[in-house]
Amino acid sequence: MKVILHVDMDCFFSAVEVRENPELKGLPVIVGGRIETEEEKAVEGFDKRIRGVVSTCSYEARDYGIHSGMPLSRAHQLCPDAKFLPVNMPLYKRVSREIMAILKECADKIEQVSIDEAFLDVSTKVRDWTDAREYALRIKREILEKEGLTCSIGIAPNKTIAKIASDFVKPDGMTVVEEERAGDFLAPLPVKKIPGVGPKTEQMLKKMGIEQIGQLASCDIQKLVAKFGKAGKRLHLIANGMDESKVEEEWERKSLSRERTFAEDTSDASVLNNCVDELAKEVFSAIKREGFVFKTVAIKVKFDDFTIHTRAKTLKSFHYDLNMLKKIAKELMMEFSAGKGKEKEKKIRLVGVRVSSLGVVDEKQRRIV
Ligand code: TTP
Ligand code: MG
Repeated sequence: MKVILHVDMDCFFSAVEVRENPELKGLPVIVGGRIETEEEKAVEGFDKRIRGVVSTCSYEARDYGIHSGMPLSRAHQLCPDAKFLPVNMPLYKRVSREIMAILKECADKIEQVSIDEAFLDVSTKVRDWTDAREYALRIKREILEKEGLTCSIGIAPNKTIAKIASDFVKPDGMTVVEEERAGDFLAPLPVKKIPGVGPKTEQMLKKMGIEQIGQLASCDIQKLVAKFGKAGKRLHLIANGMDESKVEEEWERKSLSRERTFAEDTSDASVLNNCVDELAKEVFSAIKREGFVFKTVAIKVKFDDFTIHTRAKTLKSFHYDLNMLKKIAKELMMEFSAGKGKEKEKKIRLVGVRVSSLGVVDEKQRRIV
């Protein structure tokens, strides 16, 4: 039996702030904006995307209609008395690392998908769904005891259903979707609950008369393929409760990466090149901050049919050079943007740049350790 958990922390940044300042408990707390460092200023466009919007807010603030991505000025209009706090990323990263370490101990395999969420394959740890529920409860209890934070967990036979389930009851929720009941669970949900279905796809489906996952499940697959290509097949499978993707510790631990999903899928070489350039800059800025040097550069490409390809190059020695990083990343990207063979017809949905085989520069001795 396959049992996958999706663990997602509740209003993560804001919950950490409340934990650090208990007098904020029960209040509308809004985390957003950030204190600009010299290093960030140097990376063009980096802070501008982040500054000035709500990163997240407490559930009390959500009652006022405030949400992630909203301009801080609008949040202020909606709730002038809320507590506004700047983003303290190093703190959240530290807490995230501690949480991931707890989760790692609980799973056969773990795949961290963002700062506050992870998939866990716990198939060998539990006997049945009742057992799985108990197991997830223990995880929730451990995170609460050790970190003073709540999370929501989805328990299901595959990753997609687990992810949808973790969002079903929030905050401090837990939702079990047994394999036999997956269809009943998914059917009444709006299609936008499927990861990857954004406003555009939602609109297109609506025009086809499809608003709920159940309608998607019973729709003729050929119609979906005609409209969305391979992504249509994926949608149909997911709506029918099927998802074969594995929980994978894809990016090795000693690595640093940045990735971006395009607002619109693209095969435009100059757009792809610019994106790789920008991601390389961000990666470099991060390794600089942490004092790393690199030997391996890799890129990751997700196509519009959700297939993922990676290409990597390992150098003979450690490097610490932005231009070198950009050059290699772009060379690796060329293979996709030049569009060879089958890949030529596909558009690209996401690009990632990663450095690995990292060394640490010992500041005092100026050597690599
Ligand atoms: P989420 O898990 O999407 O949101 P959340 O944990 O704040 O709230 P929920 O209880 O609904 O899970 O994102 C995790 C963190 O990522 C969030 O605390 C702040 C950050 N974030 C942003 O900075 N900008 C964004 O637009 C979003 C969605 C999240
Ligand atoms: Mg969360």
